[in-house]
Amino acid sequence: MTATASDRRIAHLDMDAFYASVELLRYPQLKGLPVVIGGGRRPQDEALAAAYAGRPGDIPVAAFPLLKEYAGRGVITTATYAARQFGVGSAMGMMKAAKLCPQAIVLPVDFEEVRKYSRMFKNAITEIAPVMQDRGVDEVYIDFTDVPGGQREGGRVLARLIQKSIFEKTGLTCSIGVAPNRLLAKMASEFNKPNGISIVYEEDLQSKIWPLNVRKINGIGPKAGEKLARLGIETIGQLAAQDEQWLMGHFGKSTGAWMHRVAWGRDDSPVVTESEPVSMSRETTFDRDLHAVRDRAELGAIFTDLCMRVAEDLQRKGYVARTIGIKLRYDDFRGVTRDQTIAEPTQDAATIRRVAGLCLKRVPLDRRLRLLGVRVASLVPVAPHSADSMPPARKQGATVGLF
Ligand code: TTP
Ligand code: MG
Ligand code: MG
Repeated sequence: MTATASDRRIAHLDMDAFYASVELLRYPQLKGLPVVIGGGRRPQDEALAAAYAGRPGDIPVAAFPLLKEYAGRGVITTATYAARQFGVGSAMGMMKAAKLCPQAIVLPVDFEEVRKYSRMFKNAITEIAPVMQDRGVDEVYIDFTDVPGGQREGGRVLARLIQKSIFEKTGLTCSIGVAPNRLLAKMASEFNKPNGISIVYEEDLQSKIWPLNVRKINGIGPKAGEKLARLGIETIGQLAAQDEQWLMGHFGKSTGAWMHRVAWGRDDSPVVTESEPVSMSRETTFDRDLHAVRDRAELGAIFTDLCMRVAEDLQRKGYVARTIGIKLRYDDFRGVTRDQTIAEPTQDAATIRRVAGLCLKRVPLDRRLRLLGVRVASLVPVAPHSADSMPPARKQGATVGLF
């Protein structure tokens, strides 16, 4: 962490038409053609593979099974982008798909091959950006914040580098969204599929996020989506316009509050990785901009809470930190960070709070604040506490006793 403004930049990376693209590596003669993956492995698949054993690339295109000949009742797992132009896609019944695109080639999924490529593309990422969280076979979150160059052009430079490395190592393409948090990054990764990059800043909320359907929010499923539609809410912007209390009334306290938060683009969940972290941070975007003097008590409580959560993260994951810092963003979206290195590395909430407090004294506090964050870096591993032995945050807060 440096004294210059360094924004949290989180990427979501998702492979393009993953299962189908893996098959196209084996059968490059099918590139550009409509191909769907679905159903189990059938006798004719086995026969074809056996006839061209060891040289799958030699199978003539005309020899592949077509959707119109498909008799089963299965559903499609995924489709190449060429097939999607006909309206064919994931979860569609084979029969319906056959009507839309009879000439599409049907292939079974090869899970072993899929898992192999999944490992390969993830390894390519962690060689470049170590803080990566697995989100399934074809997607991950990556924390760009502390990766050298991760801030350039909002993350576009690093995203391009990762795309290039994955392609060189696997022959596969992916799409990447980079945003201030996981919530927005997940949506952004779909904006320019396939083989695309999309950069979203906090100030793009209104133009890029609010027009989207509420179902684009990771966590709003078909049921919640339908209920919102019945209430007349289709877009994320319409959701953001609702009163939080009203949402709580309809969806319960925690879901309602969550809906309100995500509609406003707020999400401070960390990218959790199995590998060694570079830093840990917690940040909060306020419901309304706060003033350091007039809202001192509220700000102080939030600040202390962030420090406790960072301390908990350190304790749970088994690290002590030598560098402690803060980040804030003013109401005009300008950001600043300050940090300080201490002699004795710590995972203690009160120590973090004290040093972070000193950092806060070094920044101008004449403007209202929109966001406050606490970050620790220069981490040194120690034995982690077991999760069960962690005191609850509130209880621990009572012993911090600051403000
Ligand atoms: P997705 O990332 O949702 O889709 P995709 O990679 O095929 O296409 P896109 O370019 O739009 O990302 O899913 C990844 C893989 O998971 C997909 O290739 C097949 C599998 N899958 C299923 O098995 N069932 C499903 O319903 C979906 C959506 C995907
Ligand atoms: Mg995908
Ligand atoms: Mg996916």
